[in-house]
Amino acid sequence: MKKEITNEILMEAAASFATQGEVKSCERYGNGHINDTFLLTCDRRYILQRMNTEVFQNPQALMENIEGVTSYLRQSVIKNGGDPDREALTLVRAKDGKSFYVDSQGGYWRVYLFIENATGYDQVKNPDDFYQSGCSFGRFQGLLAGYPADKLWETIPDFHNTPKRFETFKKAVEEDVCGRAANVQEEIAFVMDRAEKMGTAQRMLSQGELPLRVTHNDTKLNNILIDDATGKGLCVIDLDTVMPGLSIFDYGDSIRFGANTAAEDEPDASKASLSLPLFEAYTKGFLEGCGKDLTENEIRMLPWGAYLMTLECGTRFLTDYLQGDTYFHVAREGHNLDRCRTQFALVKDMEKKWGQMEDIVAHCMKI
Ligand code: ADP
Ligand code: GN1
Ligand code: MG
Repeated sequence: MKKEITNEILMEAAASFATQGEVKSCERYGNGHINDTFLLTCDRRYILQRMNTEVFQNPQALMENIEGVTSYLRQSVIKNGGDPDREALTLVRAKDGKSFYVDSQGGYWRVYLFIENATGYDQVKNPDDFYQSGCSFGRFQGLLAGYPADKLWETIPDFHNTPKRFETFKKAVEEDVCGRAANVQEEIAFVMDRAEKMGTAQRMLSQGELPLRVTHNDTKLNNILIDDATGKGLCVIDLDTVMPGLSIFDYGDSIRFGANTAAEDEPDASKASLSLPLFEAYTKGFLEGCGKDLTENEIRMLPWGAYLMTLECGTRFLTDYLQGDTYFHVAREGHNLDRCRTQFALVKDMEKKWGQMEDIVAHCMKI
């Protein structure tokens, strides 16, 4: 069980890093589902995070990855003449020189410089922002191609192994620890009906038809900061899941979150659908960012990336609902079930719009 964060622990953690000046305030920040994130104000602002060690069971390995990836990205930004403190995450060391601090209850903490005058959006407000995020995640994909995969720990094994996610789901249905399965028969059947499809990308990977690359693996819109002044994608954040994966999943997870006409946790799932203009905007940006580096199979399979990420994520939300909401942060009863329903509504709509999705990808590839 995750330990509660008392004010004493928060202050202990905040005071343990080599920040500039005294701690003035520290409050919860952002809408991430995994880590505990705080805005820490001293003479300048910082992001203070307690890492979720139930999700990331080897926090030292996680931080080795983050140190390696952030310094690699920093060098790339410098090489391209950019501002490394705004276009890459910058770790602030603990007073003992380590990149993390372990509190007196065993919690793992880290600090980043806060990137000012930039926003991580929870919903697309303007199609150009989404196009910009496609360009940035596409370029990020291209950049990571130069990062040595053998230097990366797998922070969550089988993270996007959809058939394994399906097996975990089936076990959760059988065990039904909270007695919730009876209420969600329709959602359970929805997953069961698509069991065969869930293995599509994994099969292609194991047959060498899709390459394993270094990928971000969690490319939702609020994991990129958009510059308030220029409206351009500024910095890709939330690097905890950078590890070998499929490019179509980086593309697909962005579509899942950003091209949905409803918020991920909209209680009225009938509002969820695939916005084709947003699908097109992102596809254009992503392909501009890294299209030249992708294989023909990867490009052809982009709609599958979107479909499988949505189906997988909905299945994960349903699994967590069945298991008693232990993985994703929840703010209300039925929160994970609402999230699951918006994902499944989006899956259904993608099934209807499949031909249009394929046409848009083909069209964006030509221009
Ligand atoms: P989680 O894994 O829980 O999603 P994130 O690392 O994505 O945690 O952080 C949560 C939120 O905090 C982000 O969506 C973003 O709004 C904000 N955030 C994280 N890092 C920074 C940063 N360096 N500068 C400004 N905002 C940040
Ligand atoms: C989590 O950490 P965050 O909130 O950016 C999750 C993703 C899900 C997403 C659904 C490590 O992302 O895999 O797609 O929620 N991250 C992890 O919103 O499990
Ligand atoms: Mg995040």
